[in-house]
Amino acid sequence: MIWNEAKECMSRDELHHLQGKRLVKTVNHVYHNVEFYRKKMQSLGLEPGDIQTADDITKLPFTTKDDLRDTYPFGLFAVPQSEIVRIHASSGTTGKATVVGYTRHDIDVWSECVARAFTMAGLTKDDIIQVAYGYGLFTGGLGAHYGAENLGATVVPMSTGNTKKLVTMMKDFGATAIACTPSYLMHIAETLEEMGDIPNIKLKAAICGAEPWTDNMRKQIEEKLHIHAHDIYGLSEVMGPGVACDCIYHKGLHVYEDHFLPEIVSAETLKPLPEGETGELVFTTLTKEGIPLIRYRTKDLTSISYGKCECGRTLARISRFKGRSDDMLIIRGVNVFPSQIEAALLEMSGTTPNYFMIVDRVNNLDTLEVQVEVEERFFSDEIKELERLTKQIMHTIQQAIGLAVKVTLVEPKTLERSMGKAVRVLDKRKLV
Ligand code: DLL
Repeated sequence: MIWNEAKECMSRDELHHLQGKRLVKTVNHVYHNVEFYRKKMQSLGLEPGDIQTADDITKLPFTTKDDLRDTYPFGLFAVPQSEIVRIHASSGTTGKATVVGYTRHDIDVWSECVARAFTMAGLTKDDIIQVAYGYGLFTGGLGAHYGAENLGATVVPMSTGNTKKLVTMMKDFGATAIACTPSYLMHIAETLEEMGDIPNIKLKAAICGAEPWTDNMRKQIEEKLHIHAHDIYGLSEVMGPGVACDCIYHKGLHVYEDHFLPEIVSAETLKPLPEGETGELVFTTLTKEGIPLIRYRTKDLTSISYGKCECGRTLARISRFKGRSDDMLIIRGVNVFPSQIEAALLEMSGTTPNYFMIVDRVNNLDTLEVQVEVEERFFSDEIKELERLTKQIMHTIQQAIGLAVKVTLVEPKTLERSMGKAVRVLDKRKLV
């Protein structure tokens, strides 16, 4: 039985009705308790009564990360501080942290969403789940932890930091699932290989997210570790991990639409886009009390489909993320996403998804160097073989992104490994 069939398989009409009811409640809540929203709505001549159904969503104003920063730390909270039982924050690389607060009810909803995501990945109370997202202000560790507990599974709160210890415990405890970033899981897989321990583990599933990864990377992880790997999405502003997750059919990530109302809009015009078109993902929270958000612009680029999935769920699906609009590099006028490089490398043999991009400007011209880790054997073979592979990689990347690149091959395990969100780009143009 699907763990939460009643919520995940209701008809689209029932869901639409539920979303409308919850939207009305949320709009009233923010209008009466958050000055920022009251003023914004008043400036548009809107009153809570103007919002009657989920279709009225487009009347409402957008919220951005800057709005959270401008009201730092607690300006968008909709309940007294005494009702807040937890704070999380994302530091970001620039500017002030964005701070979010949860009521007890918010924590309950969050842990239920994550438990539903784990269920989608086939996990039950009988599983032993190692949580290897960072614990702390980042939502990954505690979010996954509470979800696993809600499911009734046995949680091993590893956090990040000591990969050998993680691998030893994975083996000794008979862990059946792991939750961590996909790049960290690749590093864990390398460590398991080095220790000769892949045959000694009982892992059957991984729940990976917090950064973009390609479907080919998923398949590579699955083959290497003989597991199923699932994509889990979320962001701290909206809740944390567990806003969406993919089921065993891997045909997009199911959004928990009973709690979050998704829209896809054009990043330029902010107008809603039709089903199937790629644009910016926008969320309105439908049940959050602590910091409800109206039409929050995630900057994440994806498309949505409302067709019923083979798994039986009626929840809308968003496609695997290409990246964030602010991760996109513009090199010599061409838009490039790091995930395009990863996809190109994974189509070839002899390469690994470990790469690093260096963007620079020389004599007013943008340059792109891609450092790629390749298998050991290329360094012991004849130099000609290395040259051939360099040319082949150069050609494949060039085809994928439409730009000439310099490719530098490096030996295995040369590039820095990440235990959290991987850093894949150094844009030297920003340093001058
Ligand atoms: O990364 C929450 C999370 C933790 C999600 C653990 C999944 C697993 P933030 O630090 O606020 O929260 O970063 C949110 O990370 O807007 C996306 O750009 C990116 N992101 C998260 N999950 C995915 C994913 C957490 N599955 C930002 N695929 C989001 C692609 C993802 N990008």
